Amino acid sequence: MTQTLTVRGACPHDCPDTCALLTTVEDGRAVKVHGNPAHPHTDGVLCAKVSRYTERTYHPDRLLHPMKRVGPKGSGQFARISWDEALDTVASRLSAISACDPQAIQPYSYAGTMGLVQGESMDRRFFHQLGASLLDRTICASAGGEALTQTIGGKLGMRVEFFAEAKLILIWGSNSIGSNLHFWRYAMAAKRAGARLVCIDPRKSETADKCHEHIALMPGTDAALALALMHELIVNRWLDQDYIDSHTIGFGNLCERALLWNPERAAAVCGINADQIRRLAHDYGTTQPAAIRLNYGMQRVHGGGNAARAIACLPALTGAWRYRAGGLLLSTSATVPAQRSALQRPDLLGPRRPRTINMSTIGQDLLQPSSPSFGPQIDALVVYNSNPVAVAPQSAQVVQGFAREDLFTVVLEHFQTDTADYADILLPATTQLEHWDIHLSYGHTDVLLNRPAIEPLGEARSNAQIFRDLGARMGFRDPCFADDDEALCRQAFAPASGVDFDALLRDGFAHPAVPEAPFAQGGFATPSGRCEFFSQRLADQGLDGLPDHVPNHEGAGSSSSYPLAMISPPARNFLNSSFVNVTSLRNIEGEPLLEIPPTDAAVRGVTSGQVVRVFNDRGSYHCKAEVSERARPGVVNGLGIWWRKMGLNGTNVNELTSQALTDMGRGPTFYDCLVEVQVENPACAA
Ligand SMILES: Nc1nc2c(c(=O)[nH]1)N[C@H]1C(S)=C(S)[C@@H](COP(=O)(O)OP(=O)(O)OC[C@H]3O[C@@H](n4cnc5c(=O)[nH]c(N)nc54)[C@H](O)[C@@H]3O)O[C@H]1N2
Ligand SMILES: Nc1nc2c(c(=O)[nH]1)N[C@H]1C(S)=C(S)[C@@H](COP(=O)(O)OP(=O)(O)OC[C@H]3O[C@@H](n4cnc5c(=O)[nH]c(N)nc54)[C@H](O)[C@@H]3O)O[C@H]1N2
Ligand code: SF4
Ligand SMILES: [Mo]
Repeated sequence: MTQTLTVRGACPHDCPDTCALLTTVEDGRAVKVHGNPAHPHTDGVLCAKVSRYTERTYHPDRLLHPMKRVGPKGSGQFARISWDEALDTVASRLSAISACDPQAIQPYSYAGTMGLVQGESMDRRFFHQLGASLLDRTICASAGGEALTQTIGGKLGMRVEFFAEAKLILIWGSNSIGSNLHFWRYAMAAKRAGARLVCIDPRKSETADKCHEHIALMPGTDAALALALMHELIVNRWLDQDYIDSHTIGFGNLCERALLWNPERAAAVCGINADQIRRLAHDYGTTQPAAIRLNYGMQRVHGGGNAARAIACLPALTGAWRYRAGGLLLSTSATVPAQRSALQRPDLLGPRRPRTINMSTIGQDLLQPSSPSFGPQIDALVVYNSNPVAVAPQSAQVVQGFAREDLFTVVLEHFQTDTADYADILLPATTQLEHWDIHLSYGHTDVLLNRPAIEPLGEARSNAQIFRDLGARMGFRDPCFADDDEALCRQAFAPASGVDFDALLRDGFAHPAVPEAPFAQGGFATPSGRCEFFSQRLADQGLDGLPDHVPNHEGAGSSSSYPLAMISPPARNFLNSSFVNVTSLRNIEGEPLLEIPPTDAAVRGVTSGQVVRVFNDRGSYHCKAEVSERARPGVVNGLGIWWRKMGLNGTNVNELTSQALTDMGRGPTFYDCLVEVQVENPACAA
């Protein structure tokens, strides 16, 4: 008789939705992953990617055994070894490097899993004990995160469920249908109840198709638009003066700045029509409750921090925060505090203060020799929960760094990714169906627990177990290195946080008490307790205390060789570079694609289906062209982060992106990138 079980879990992916999962297990094999209907936010619905989770988990290419490199670096040739040999090799190499200078060892991880245990617990303890270099985890959200911190005090904001009650929703820099499906469901409920939806995005995305209005501004011009909206709010007195007086700081200074930005000036910068700006300002200034779903798409440019700061000022000007369905949501990840120091144990560093390497410039940094200013050359790299060879900017340098013969690289992975190809030792990691974890969300305010549904496949071990095993090999004696994965889950939240572990064990999710309208009575988490239009902290750093438009590093029109701006937003059926190797999802995405607007295509003789070369001084990327109105004049859209080895010439869009950083938060500038496009070889046309 078949034994059937249903196991409660959480989606581990870097997605604001953090869905509650139910996995059906028959005789020890996971047969289906569903959305948990009891979790209100998930509401029984998953995206296409995770509803095929069993296809990913039981993929014939899953890494099932430790392996060592047997061919040249990057060739991807490996031979199976035992766990003992793998752990001994890694421990002895790291010990030898550490004996000279532990800072020559570099961890590299991001949000392959967002779990607090498999993403930021035993791994951090291990590197802290070692005294390895720290990693500045900037690759996604640091410019916008810093902007929120400076303006409203942290990653705090509206509760996502109340968007359903808003009367006006600005979807700003986000393709919600693709990347934030459960928010989109609330937006659709609001639309059905009569709300107006406006999408602000250079690309005519699937989300833009379904909004009442689409404002297709040039990439990197959002601050100019926000300042012109303020201009109109001020001159028309569409302001909540009482809210401004009681709960903000720097209104006078902000007015001076905003009055420099009439709609005509902003329209010229944004490449849109001044009347569109006036209309939007009128709607925003005269409709309550008005809600802004800001997402990270608009902060991946030089002025991304200033832009997020300018937008974050808007709801305090109109008093939209007074309503639970008004205000702004970029990220709510700081709403329920986890005990990160208990999990990560930075105290294990003792008095040591290792240097910090920025993950967004890993290409440059791997190529740096030892020097007094840089410190030691990076001699060892331990990569987990990330695929930097595919996702980090300026791949040519990243690849050159990973190809260094003298670099010792360890990769913990599910699959032989572009990065895994460069490993010296490749270790098989468990998936979410095989391990314990606990999750916060950056798009809602619940906490979720993930229980293992099945035994680890092959010889896979969880990240936490691998670092525990390595710690034991290296003789780490602190009792914290003995904590098992379930014990780590229990350490994630203090009893005072209101997270009830028994409820998590029973239901798989918990709703800690969270205010409905966080700033209805002010109470911002800034030093002044107010929304800081003017930031003294920024001024003290020698920066502009007020938000301003900061032009792109690579502004349109600034290069005659590379006249087109390229953005590279995520593909709906991939999650960053995850799922690219899952056949059914790859079949939906087709192949690497560049959307090019009809006018720009015509002057280059580009037609749909042709292979084009997209290039700049950093490199060349070959892909199929699609002549499409989804791309606005002057802008091309290179979709999705394909695995390089699945691309036409073994590259992806990051061949073209640069390692220049944002104005705040030291973030990457993926969407601040100029290119030219050329028909590659007419014989290849489809
Ligand atoms: N299906 C799917 N879901 C995902 C992801 C994925 O890869 N696939 N990635 C996940 C991750 S890691 C993240 S960080 C989140 C966040 O997701 P985001 O990074 O916000 O990604 P998108 O929702 O696609 O929104 C980006 C949108 O911003 C637009 N954009 C580009 N440049 C600009 C600009 O200068 N100004 C404005 N206003 N818009 C601009 C793009 O055209 C795109 O439509 O999504 C997560 N969800
Ligand atoms: N051009 C361009 N580049 C971009 C972006 C863009 O929009 N355009 N987006 C950027 C953004 S927002 C982000 S967040 C980054 C994302 O970059 P990454 O964080 O590197 O995300 P992924 O590409 O999904 O790679 C995650 C890897 O972790 C592995 N993994 C998952 N779970 C586990 C686990 O439990 N254990 C181990 N050991 N491995 C696991 C997966 O198999 C996968 O290969 O990319 C950035 N790069
Ligand atoms: S990727 Fe996002 S939408 Fe899909 S299941 Fe995970 S949390 Fe839900
Ligand atoms: Mo991200």
